[in-house]
Amino acid sequence: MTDISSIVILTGAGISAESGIDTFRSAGGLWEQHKVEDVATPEGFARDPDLVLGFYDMRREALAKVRPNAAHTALARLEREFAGELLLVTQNVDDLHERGGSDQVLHMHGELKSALCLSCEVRSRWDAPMACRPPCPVCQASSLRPDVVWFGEMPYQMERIYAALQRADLFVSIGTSGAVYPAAGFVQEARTAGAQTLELNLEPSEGTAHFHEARHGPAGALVPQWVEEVLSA
Ligand code: BV8
Repeated sequence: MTDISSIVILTGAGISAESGIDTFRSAGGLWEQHKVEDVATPEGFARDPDLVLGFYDMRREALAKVRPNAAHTALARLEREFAGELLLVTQNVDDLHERGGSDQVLHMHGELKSALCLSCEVRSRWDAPMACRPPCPVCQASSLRPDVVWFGEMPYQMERIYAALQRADLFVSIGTSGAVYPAAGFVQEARTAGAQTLELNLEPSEGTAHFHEARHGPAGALVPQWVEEVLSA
């Protein structure tokens, strides 16, 4: 492996699958149980806030029942031991990267454990249900929404992500179908800027052709092995 001094990692629902969190597009996954436009769009929230708040309450409550897996803890080891620059970007709204030991996690699609107040626009750490319309911790208005990025909304920290992709020597995509943009376009951004690109996924993603290398299997096996390779290079 040539000298790697800057790595960008993108993770998706597949890295949390072995922890027992449903992915979106697998059989019986989240989007089969619910229509995207009903639960993951601003229009769906405006149409039926109780349905949407209940959908996210269910997913937030489920976090207490799951644990990080070997892929999460391997990325935390990489953060501790890799001497170069590392940016971990996740599409996931769960907190398993943090509970697996990663300190620096960029949640480009927001977090289940964050609440956004539609009145004062302040974000607060949040771990309770929202369907009962609790007061905002800051302004007391009963106008909290999940602090997650719905379809049609702008993902967070895009400037920072694109700047890191331009500098990266290596871009690694873990556990994502490559179905959702702009995240699905990161591999092309990185490759065009000169990075090596690696896909670690259970099966070929929609963007697999854009990667220099692809390894297919469960993240719980592939990620610790890859981290060991990088740290012993
Ligand atoms: C936006 C948060 C405007 C909420 C989510 C072209 C350009 C730009 C935008 C678009 C475009 N074309 C269309 C769009 C619009 C849209 C889009 O991409 N639509 C798709 C359906 C075509 N994008 C948007 O609306 C985005 N916003 O475009 O704003 C803009 C953009 C840029 C600049 C200016 C303006 C916002 C999208 C975010 C939506 N929010 N989630 C929530 O969680 O409820 S999306 C949700 O699905 C996830 O966050 C994730 O991002 C996405 C994809 O899910 P994955 O993580 O990949 O999961 P999936 O189930 O699909 O796949 C799992 C993979 O894991 C599989 O491949 C499987 O094989 C693998 N796997 C399974 N088990 C394992 C495993 N791998 C390893 N080990 C295992 N054990």
